[in-house]
Amino acid sequence: MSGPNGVSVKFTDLFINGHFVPSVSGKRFETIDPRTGEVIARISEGDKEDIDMAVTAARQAFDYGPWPRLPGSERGKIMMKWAELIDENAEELAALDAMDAGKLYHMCRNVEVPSAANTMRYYAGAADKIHGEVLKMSREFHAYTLAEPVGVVGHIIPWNFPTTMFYIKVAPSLAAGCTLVLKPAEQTPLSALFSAHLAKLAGIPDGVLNVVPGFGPTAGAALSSHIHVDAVSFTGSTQTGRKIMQAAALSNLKQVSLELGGKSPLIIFDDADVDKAADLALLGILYNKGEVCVASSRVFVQEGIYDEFEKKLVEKAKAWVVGDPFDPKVQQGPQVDKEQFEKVLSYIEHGKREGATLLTGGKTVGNKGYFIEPTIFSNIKEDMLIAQDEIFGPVMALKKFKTVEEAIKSANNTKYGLAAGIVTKNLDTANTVSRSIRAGTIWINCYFAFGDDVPFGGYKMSGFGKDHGLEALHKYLQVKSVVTPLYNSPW
Ligand code: TXE
Repeated sequence: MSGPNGVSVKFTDLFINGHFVPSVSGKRFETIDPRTGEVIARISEGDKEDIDMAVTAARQAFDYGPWPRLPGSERGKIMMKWAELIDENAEELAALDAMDAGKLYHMCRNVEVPSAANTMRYYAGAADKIHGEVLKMSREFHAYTLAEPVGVVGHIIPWNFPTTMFYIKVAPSLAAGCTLVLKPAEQTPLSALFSAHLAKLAGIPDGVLNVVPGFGPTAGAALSSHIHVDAVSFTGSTQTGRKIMQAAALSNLKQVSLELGGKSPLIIFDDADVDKAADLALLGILYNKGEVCVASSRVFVQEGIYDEFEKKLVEKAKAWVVGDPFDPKVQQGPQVDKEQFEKVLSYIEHGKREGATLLTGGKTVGNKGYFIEPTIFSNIKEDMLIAQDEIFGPVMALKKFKTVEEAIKSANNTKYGLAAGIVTKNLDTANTVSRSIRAGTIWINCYFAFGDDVPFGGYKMSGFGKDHGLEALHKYLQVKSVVTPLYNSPW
């Protein structure tokens, strides 16, 4: 099947127990190109029965198969091979995400896909460094701990970073020795299915990795409530996160980790370089068309530079290029689908009705597809919906502040706590603010700086549990304590 731009879609079926298979129901759903609203491909629609088959395969592979029993170095070797295959197939993976999600092709090709390969390498290298501790306990007893894989993991991922999300979830769980079932978002199943094909080529044994596209209330709910799934790792909305936790509680109390929404503040102080700060603020909200959980959707600027900053920001936003994400000159593609497009537009209307000042943007671009202008509101009141809700689009709420204390208070005035940015040359200010904001990541004089070894996850209603780093590896391990008498054992 050949999609727009000549990108071919090779895999449209579910990947269960090492094979591509149609769904039990035979149903298919359409995945749409957000540039045009046209159908790219028809994908097998997984439901409860398919999830059940995939979980059974993963359970068998965990309980009886080689994967959890292999020496870590052997798992690592296969994962390294997979990383090579990601690099070799970078153009195809990037094109699938650009077409399916409206992401910038060149960012996928040059940044996100190579980073996914490196994520795989990072955890491949960690696979043979998993160990417990020897504990002193007492004179009579000797104790040690084992770090064992948690079992069958269910991964439920969103559509904004299909390849990145796939690998930050899959790689640490595989390194730990787990087996898994992954449900990609219904908007973006293509790169996940292609990655399943790469897993097979790399030598991941059958049953260890299963990919079941489908919808949330059916396939997703079946996975999070499955009695034979030991842990579920989710990235998505706070609303769905609640449902997943509830499903876990009501089924088998499976372990849950949630990476949810955000309304991240970027605080710019008077001593900042105004031009650079305006670039950073714009990138913070417009990267990936604002469909980023850590988007700097609230920007607080100190009064001394506010007017100059606002002027520069608006000039730069007006020059921002919106269009076809395959065009290298374009900086922003379409929103992922009609639903998100309409959601963003309705927040823009809300902002106008609430009395915020629309400095620039607010309209759609072109007459097909889901393109929205970079949009900036000022004169924000903190209780406005556009200052509180995660819009997940190219919409910034801009506000002036006077003192450090006021900035901290405003930054923390949200139910979310995923990330925050600070721009200042003053070390005292940077230290004070970074310790006072309740969020899982603080960027000082930078934004979107992620690393494989840097744990990432939320505070407050942005969730709990980390992706990235060894913290993510430990999420897929459980600790067993082994105790034995040292002397005069009766046995
Ligand atoms: O998210 P959902 P949606 C936020 C963002 C966005 C909003 C809605 O604000 O506008 O969420 O997006 C699966 N049981 N984020 O509706 O529903 C679903 O199929 C199990 C922030 O797309 O959370 C998909 O695979 N699974 C976020 C995944 O959950 C269910 C990224 C995410 O979809 C389910 C995406 C259910 N009952 C959206 N219902 C971030 N943190 O980056 C849905 N799903």
